[in-house]
Amino acid sequence: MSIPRFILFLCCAAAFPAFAAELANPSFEDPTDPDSLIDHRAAGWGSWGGWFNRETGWAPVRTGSAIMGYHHFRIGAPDSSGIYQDVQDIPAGTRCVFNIFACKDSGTQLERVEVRLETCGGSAPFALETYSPSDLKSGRWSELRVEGVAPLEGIRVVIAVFPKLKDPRNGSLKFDDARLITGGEQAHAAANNTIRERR
Ligand SMILES: [Ca+2]
Repeated sequence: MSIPRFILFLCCAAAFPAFAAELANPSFEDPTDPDSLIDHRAAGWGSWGGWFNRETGWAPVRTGSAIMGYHHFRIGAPDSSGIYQDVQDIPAGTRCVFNIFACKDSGTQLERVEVRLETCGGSAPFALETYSPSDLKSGRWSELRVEGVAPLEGIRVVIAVFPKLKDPRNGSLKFDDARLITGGEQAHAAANNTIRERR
């Protein structure tokens, strides 16, 4: 590493220190209620809408034995479903990278998937990436990713799925292995916050 690049690295390391903020239950292995046979929620994650459930009998699974499964074939109205998690101990100004892996059934033609960064408690996203079904592999895992700079202390990571607008709806999506990187060299390679549609 040349001296100017080394100095630049030190300056960046000082400006963007790494914080030990991690997601709870990132691989969805833990249920909210281990004693329940009907509770499909994942511990540490909030949700809205329907048919976005923790599943232990679906395949493929990327890590462990559980995933989050979006039952597109069960959706009866064009409303979104999603999961989210608040991470409190992230200072304002911290660069954040959130990613998760998704896998679709062959022929799943839903509207879109959004991965978002919001402020704690929920807000308009300060960073958003939109993925269409053609961005996702059938039967294999694709990485979905969003990055941005936290405007306030604490962030919310969000995965939102928007179904096909009209029947018939078919197929499903699987999600596994969420990850949040804050500060550090990987994260501060980011550009400014983006609200991006890939379509
Ligand atoms: Ca898992």
